[in-house]
Amino acid sequence: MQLRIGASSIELVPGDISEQQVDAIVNAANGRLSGGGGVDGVIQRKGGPTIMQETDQRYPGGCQTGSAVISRAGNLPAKYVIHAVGPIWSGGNLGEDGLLASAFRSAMELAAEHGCESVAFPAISTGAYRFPLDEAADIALEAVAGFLRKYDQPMLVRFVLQDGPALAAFTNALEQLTE
Ligand code: AR6
Repeated sequence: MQLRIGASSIELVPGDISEQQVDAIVNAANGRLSGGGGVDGVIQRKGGPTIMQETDQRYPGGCQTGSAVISRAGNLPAKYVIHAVGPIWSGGNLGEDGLLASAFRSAMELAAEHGCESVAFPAISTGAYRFPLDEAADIALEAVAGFLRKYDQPMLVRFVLQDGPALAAFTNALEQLTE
């Protein structure tokens, strides 16, 4: 499924974020940039050790929740990995919504600053960080669409959803965005 916004588009695909042939893929990282499971585990394993070597060197203090940093992508097909830190879901009263939107916007800013024409996102915070999927999908798509309406880049924003429930939640949210 695809939505055009000006000259740009948002698309939803099933698959594995690490295999995307785009300028930048986004990692669902933690604040210490220390690696882990899920998306982060796959990216670090397939991309090789140079990714974490670079983030250790350039960002020794890690990355705040709601923000993002960028590195090269080691052995992955992408040029860059943008490490975005989403919030841990704690019931919704600790500013989780705003922090999730901010993580997406920060990643979009870095992609645009680095001249990326295409960027692929996972459903940040919806795995180990337990953010409710439907709410996360609305926030992610609103944040990305808002950025594209303003800046019209990157040209392509792809959401790569690993399973059926994630794809369904994002499809529903994208349909609402077009109404
Ligand atoms: N491609 C696309 N989506 C995936 C993939 C993949 N290869 N693998 C998992 N997902 P998570 P978080 C989906 O846990 O919730 C790590 O340990 C998954 O089904 O990767 O932001 C970090 O180091 C889920 O919908 O990220 C942090 O400590 C979504 O991607 C912590 O987990 C995000 O799940 C971050 O937790």
